[in-house]
Amino acid sequence: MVMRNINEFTKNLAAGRDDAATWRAAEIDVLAAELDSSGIVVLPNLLGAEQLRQMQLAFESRLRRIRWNNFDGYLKTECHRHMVEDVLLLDQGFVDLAVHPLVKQIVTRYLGTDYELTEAKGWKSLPTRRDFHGWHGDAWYDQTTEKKIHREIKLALYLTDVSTGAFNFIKGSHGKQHPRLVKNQEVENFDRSRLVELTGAAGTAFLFDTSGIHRQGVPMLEPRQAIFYNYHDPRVRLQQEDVSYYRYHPLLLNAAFLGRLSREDQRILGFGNKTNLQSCFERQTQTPLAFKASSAVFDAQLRVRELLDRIAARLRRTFHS
Ligand SMILES: O=C(O)CCC(=O)C(=O)O
Repeated sequence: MVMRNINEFTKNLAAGRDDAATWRAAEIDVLAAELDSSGIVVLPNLLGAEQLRQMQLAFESRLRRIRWNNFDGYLKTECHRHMVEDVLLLDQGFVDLAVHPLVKQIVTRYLGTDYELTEAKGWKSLPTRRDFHGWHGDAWYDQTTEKKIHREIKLALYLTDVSTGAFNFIKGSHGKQHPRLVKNQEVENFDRSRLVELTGAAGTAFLFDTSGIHRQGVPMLEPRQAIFYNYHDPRVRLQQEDVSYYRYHPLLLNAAFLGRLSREDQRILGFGNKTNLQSCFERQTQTPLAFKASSAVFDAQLRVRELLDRIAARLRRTFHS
């Protein structure tokens, strides 16, 4: 299957730049139009080098070990990805990106003014030749009651250079059907020119309509780190599995990073909105055996350490008296 690099879309934009103010207004028009017609658009550079570096460092710090007890780390529920939840907690850059003026303007044109950022996470994808994350549109709203194809936008940002296992998207496939899993044979029927393989350097950012058919590309030959932010109207009724998992919980935020927010930013980050809050939420899944076993071993370790401390204290008292 021949893929095309979407960076071609924005080369022409950059080439036409003269007066900064005019360029910004014109740029937003072009980018918004591209998102509208293709369902995906690559954004011009949004981050400074230092901002990106801090975000990379903060993200890396969560990738060193699996999250456990008093260790922050990644979550693992499948073989080939290490998930980093709630990235807005990690560094100022993640918050600034979420409410970046260019992102807000384009997303507002696409979704209107009732959207919020409803999820902010990322992952490290591990090298594999397996197509474990195949073609799909992102199902999120309750399709048993919602007849409308609701709009949702994801903002993606690569934190590492990506030359394989890039994000794949079929241009113009958005808004055509309720989001679902899509078979490879269905994708073979699309004109090759519509297939986009979004390779790019660390810092590459793009917006896409999540009802469009997309996937993580295969093969993934080197590890890839990326974050994905999810914007939709929080009043739309969610599908049951996301309610049960509490996927769209109110954003977890770090007070240190909230100093410069406008009222619009506060709305986008969901300040004071309890629509999808579930008080006293407890995930209804069985605790894995490995978790129970490691907790038991750790508990035994703590008891042994406590016993050794007591023996050492008694010995000290005996020899010093
Ligand atoms: O990791 C990728 O490239 C694909 C992301 C994706 O499928 C999604 O966010 O729904």
